[in-house]
Amino acid sequence: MDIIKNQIKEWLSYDEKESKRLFALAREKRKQVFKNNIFAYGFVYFSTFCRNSCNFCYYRKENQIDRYRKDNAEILKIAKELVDSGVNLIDLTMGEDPVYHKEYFSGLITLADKIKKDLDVPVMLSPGVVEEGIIDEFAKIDADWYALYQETHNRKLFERLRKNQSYDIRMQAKLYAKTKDILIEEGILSGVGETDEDIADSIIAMGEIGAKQLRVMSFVPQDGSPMEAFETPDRSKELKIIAIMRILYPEALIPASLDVDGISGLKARLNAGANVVTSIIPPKSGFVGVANETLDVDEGGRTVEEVRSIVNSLGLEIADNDYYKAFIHSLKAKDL
Ligand code: SAM
Ligand code: MD0
Ligand code: SF4
Repeated sequence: MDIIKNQIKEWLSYDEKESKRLFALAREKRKQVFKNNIFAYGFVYFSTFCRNSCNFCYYRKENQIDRYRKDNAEILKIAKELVDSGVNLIDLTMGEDPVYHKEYFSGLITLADKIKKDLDVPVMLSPGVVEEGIIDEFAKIDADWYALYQETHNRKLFERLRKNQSYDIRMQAKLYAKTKDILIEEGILSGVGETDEDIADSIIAMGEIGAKQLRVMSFVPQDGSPMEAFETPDRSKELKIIAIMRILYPEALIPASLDVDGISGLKARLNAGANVVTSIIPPKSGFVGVANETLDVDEGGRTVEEVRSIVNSLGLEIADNDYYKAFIHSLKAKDL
């Protein structure tokens, strides 16, 4: 393990010229597994209420902001719009909304079931930490993914970032989902006080826990949050982490999130080896992002159409739904 860890640390220290070689290798690895296919995920942030106080997040409960909770009819309408425009998956995300967490999880489960059946599209659920009984319900409707990011695998740093939350309960929830045959997504933040050693530990841990989608996002400072004065990190780190994950885990799904730098940040992330474009949001829908609430949303920059033109300009294509479904089905049966 030490050999891999030292190798990761060396890659993380690469300068611009060396990084270019790293990115080229990552693209080569992606091509061997996925040919020219890139996946597109529609993002539906259906409730911005939250019971938690993560120091990095705009939606932490103390922040005095306008919040919304959309009803199922409206969410379904947006999901259909996204599917019609060509996304391969619908990601249903919320803050840890107390209404859902205390009494209304059935609403989310009914919704996810309906989206899968009526729209014939895989779903990812991103509701935060939930109890095992709820994860059993996710399994019953055959939910495809449960996304829950640790943000870091350094426990001390976790405690600073996810204040008053348990590292172990969060980790255990996703491991339990995996035993129920639900694919899991794990993720880290770049620029929140972690060292290269921490990043190397995280990259190794993400593989070890059996996550099949692996994410890194650069931290974006949020008004009114305790970390508002933190600087957003240089993007070269995020890009190197994407490339390293691709090289070590060629079959992994690795997002290029539009939520960090909008559509203008897509090309660099795809060139570093990412193969999933996430956070696609219909314009004028009234739905928002997470790290960058409104960036490019109403200007229409976060649509499949915009994404497709960039993907195509790199000689890549947005995959068709059958290819995506077959690929995630095959992922369940193997280790990365
Ligand atoms: N509430 C659920 C949870 O925490 O798991 C799901 C939604 S949460 C907003 C999704 C992810 O957004 C977090 O796990 C974190 O990685 C990312 N995120 C939140 N605030 C961010 C910020 N300011 N910059 C970058 N990423 C951020
Ligand atoms: C994204 N804003 O893909 C979304 C979000 C939650 N599963 C995903 C962080 O960037
Ligand atoms: Fe809530 Fe998720 Fe934001 Fe934490 S990251 S404050 S749990 S929405």
